[in-house]
Amino acid sequence: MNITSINLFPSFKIKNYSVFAPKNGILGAVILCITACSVHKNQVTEKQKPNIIFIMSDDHAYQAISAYDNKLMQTPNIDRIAHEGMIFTNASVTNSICSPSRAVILTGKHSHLNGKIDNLSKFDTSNVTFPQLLQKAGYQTAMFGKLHFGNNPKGFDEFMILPDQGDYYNPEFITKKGDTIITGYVTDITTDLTLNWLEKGRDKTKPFLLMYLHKAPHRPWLPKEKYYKEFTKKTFPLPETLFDDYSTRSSAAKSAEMNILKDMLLTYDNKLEGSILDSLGINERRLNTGLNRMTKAERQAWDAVYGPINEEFLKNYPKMSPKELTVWKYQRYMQDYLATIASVDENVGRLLDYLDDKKLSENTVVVYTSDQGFYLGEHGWFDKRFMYNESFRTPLLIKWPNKIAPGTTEDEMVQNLDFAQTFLEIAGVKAPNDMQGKSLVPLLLGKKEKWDRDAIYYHYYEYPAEHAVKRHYGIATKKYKLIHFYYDIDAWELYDREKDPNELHNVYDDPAYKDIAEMMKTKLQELRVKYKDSEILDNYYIQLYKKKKVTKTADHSLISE
Ligand code: SGN
Ligand code: CA
Repeated sequence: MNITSINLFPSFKIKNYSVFAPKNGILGAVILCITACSVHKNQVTEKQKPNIIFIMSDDHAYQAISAYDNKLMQTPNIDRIAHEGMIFTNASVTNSICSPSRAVILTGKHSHLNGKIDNLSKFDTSNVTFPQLLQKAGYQTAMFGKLHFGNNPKGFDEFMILPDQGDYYNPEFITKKGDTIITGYVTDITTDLTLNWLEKGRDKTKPFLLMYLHKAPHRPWLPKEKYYKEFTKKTFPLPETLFDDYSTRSSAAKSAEMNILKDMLLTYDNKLEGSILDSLGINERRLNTGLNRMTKAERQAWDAVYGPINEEFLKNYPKMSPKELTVWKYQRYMQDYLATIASVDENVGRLLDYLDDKKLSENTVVVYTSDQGFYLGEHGWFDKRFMYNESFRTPLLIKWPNKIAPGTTEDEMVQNLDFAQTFLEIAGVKAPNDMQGKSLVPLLLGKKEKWDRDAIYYHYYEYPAEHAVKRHYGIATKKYKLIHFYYDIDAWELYDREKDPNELHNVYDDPAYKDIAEMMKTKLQELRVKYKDSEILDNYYIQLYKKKKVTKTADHSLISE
């Protein structure tokens, strides 16, 4: 890629917010006037259609949002959305992996119909997406941050997106005017771009759709100095299932390569470095993709904190038991993962404050979610992909002043599949008939009687691939979950979600659950028909995948042709 560093916003200084802090009198007066006029204009448009801000982070587990669970960290700003609006305790994804989740969100269609079944293929831009429809209906549209589609988004007046997974430090951005490197930390920069567009980029006479999409807390979890200094001092409670031996489940759980002890890399993930690693027999890939983007000063600050932690570890490593090593890796994982979320939370606060200050909050729907959940040591794992709770569920918080009653908890089963129709209904735009979700508006307005969903469908495809999670599809009701693993395995699992919330006991072969297993199988087949999925499509995608010649490279990433 040909990178040029271009000046996108000549008057906008990312670091010191010159645009918000006019120093000289005349300039200040002009800016104040512009601001006052635009506030006035906003008040006019606010009466018309609501603005929509869709905040999504990447791999943010609900276990790491204090509105859900405060045992790991505090996220006061994200929690504000729940306090002022609604928290969903049973929100899930249809396919727990990044770009497929994004494709489902934009199209309102399951992966098997929008075609983006895995992270490896490009998104088919002939799909109709809800931002295109909102744009046609007069919305200003913008996207900042991580998309991960392999191509640029359609239906956006403005976008600045990260190439592929993006980087934490001094990241590149793809823009309409070319590619550029922006100095700083990705979470702060994504917010700066967002605030700058809100302040200076949009047409203030129109309602807007803003997609504000964080890279964090995606692997390899490189926090900002302020937060790694704080979080590397912390110790976190161990999850109940950290030492799960997968004994009652099919071989899919055991053969997955996302175990903290066996598959989390001491180097890349836990940030160990130096020649001493060779002498200790640690031959894992070295952390370079992230650290080599740091400035000299950033790198020195990093080494000053991580150096002593690593020295201490390397002294103890030779005598550590597997259990001790698991716990050490878990703690280091949590320190870095959660520290990247602290930056997200701080920046969500900046955005919410901006909306309040500019009197935009009242007519703006703010959604906070993640592209999927994540394992924070549960079942001994990191990563996602499985239909088990921690990666199947995703955080979902929505505020919409004067519409959603503040502090509401909603336990209905909703999915990322529902966003497109929800946003279209909020904007008063008719959704295309082939969208497959359900608008959440009745739930947001407290009209639960209008909600009749009793089961949801899930389908994961990316296998064989990194983390080795087998292909599977399944159905969940509030009480049970049935999963079918296929491809090079044919295994069924059934969980009693009420009696076994940790999903440790597969009761598929338990005679006491025979009728329930049959009932769930019938329902699963009905959902496959309803959503137009089938064995023919499963085989079609397997053949397509084989043609892609997916291979693992030496540096652990995947290449497809
Ligand atoms: C990268 C990560 C994986 C992760 C995938 C998908 N490996 O390949 O751990 O599962 O992304 O994540 S890394 O070595 O490159 O960090 S997703 O959120 O984009 O689906
Ligand atoms: Ca993700």
